[in-house]
Amino acid sequence: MLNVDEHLARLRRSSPGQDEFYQAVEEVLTSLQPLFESDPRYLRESVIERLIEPEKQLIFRVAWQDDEGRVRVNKGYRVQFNSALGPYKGGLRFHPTVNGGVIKFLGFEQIFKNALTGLPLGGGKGGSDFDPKGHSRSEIMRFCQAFMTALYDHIGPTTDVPAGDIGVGGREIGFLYGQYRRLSGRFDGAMTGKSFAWGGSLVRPEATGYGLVYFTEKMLAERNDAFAGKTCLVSGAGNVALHTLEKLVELGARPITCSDSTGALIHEKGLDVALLKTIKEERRERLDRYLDTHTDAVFIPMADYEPGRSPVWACSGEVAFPCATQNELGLEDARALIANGVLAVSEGANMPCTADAVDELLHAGVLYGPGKAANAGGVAVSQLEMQQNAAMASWAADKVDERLRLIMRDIHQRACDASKEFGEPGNLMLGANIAGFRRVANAMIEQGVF
Ligand code: NDP
Ligand code: 2IT
Repeated sequence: MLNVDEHLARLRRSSPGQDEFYQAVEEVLTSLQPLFESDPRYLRESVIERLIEPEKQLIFRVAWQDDEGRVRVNKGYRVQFNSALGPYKGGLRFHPTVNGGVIKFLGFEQIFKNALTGLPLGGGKGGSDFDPKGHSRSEIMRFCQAFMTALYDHIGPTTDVPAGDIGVGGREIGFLYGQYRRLSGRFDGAMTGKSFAWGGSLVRPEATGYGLVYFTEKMLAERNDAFAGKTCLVSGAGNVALHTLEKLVELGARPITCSDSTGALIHEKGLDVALLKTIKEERRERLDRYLDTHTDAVFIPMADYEPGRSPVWACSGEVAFPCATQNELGLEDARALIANGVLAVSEGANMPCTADAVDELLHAGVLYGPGKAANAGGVAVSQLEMQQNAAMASWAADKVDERLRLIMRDIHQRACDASKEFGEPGNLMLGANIAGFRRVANAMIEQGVF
């Protein structure tokens, strides 16, 4: 038997104050119980003890000068969690809520997500408590250069390949990669999410959102259902949310909500996604500017609701996509969604549903797409970018999109098969955790004690 409580107690002692990390570990370990009962090798080989301790963690000072010449200091992180299946791979997050526990939860999830893709990818994550919001372009550039000055010697196309996450988009990747190139003297695939003009892959910007919708299409198909005509609820208004909205509209669904750190937007007629992309991507403005064009939409400022109780989840919709951040959908939100007849909840963000919310959804028979499966399209196309870089090639958009579709289909299939094998058909959380774990754990055992 796997004693989950014992592992968590030990983790709390050795790595104090990392609540999000404990939450991610507890979810995975609880799902693995049936696998451990059927195969005692994993216990004998102490795979869990090895998996929950990162192979290497870098924590570094990032000192940079603001436009007034004042020296500012932030904390930088790169957690190189597991490399049994390939080079460490995972994004960088720049957000004021970043701390050691957040980066470790993200890195831990990334191990299983990357394993589920079937591609040669290890797991890692990094970032900083730096907030790009409110800073000039030149301040952001100086911050990125200082961050990469500390990191460049630890990354490379076959060792560790960072990409974007919250607060790190194409602009930041450009500044980071420029500094990597300057300091290392190499032009190689040490980062993904690069601009297409200098080594990026077509469809990487869209990949997480599109992949999320492809995955959810497979979930609905299991119940002989499809997106056409479905009312959808989306949270967030960043990279993942905007491309989820775009693909939903393309498939004939009607997404009616999104949100950002200033509040929630509801447009019952169906969101104008092109306008949203202009406001959020091009102009980097607040979401309420949408009302300048669409006076029949409603904007609810963040100040008008309790933290973690987004009005998005109180709306009536058939499929819900949390695409902003961790723990943004709690138990009460899950109850509200169920009361309003939700059919499926599929995670674009990493760990957006709290553990009790997930339990509630599963008990109510709602289809649940866990983030480590549903949002794996981003990292999967990152790996296609690595392949293109290694071959000095660039593929057409159709080819990348087709590969993405197949990868999402296969991830769904792996999670479904494992859920059936362990007696809970349709429980994709169980299936994804077992299928991801098994691939990485077997590789660790085969490669000997490390
Ligand atoms: P972005 O920075 O592009 O967008 C994040 C969005 O969420 C923004 O609209 C932001 O608001 C909002 N947001 C962030 N934090 C909060 C908060 N604490 N409260 C309310 N709103 C918040 O990031 P991404 O879209 O890339 O990432 C979103 C989620 O998807 C994250 O969980 C990330 O880990 C996950 N993910 C991302 C992948 C990728 O390829 N980018 C791949 C897989 C998962 P505002 O606009 O005001 O800043
Ligand atoms: O959470 C994620 O999977 C990402 N932020 C993307 C990681 C990547 O390396 O493309």
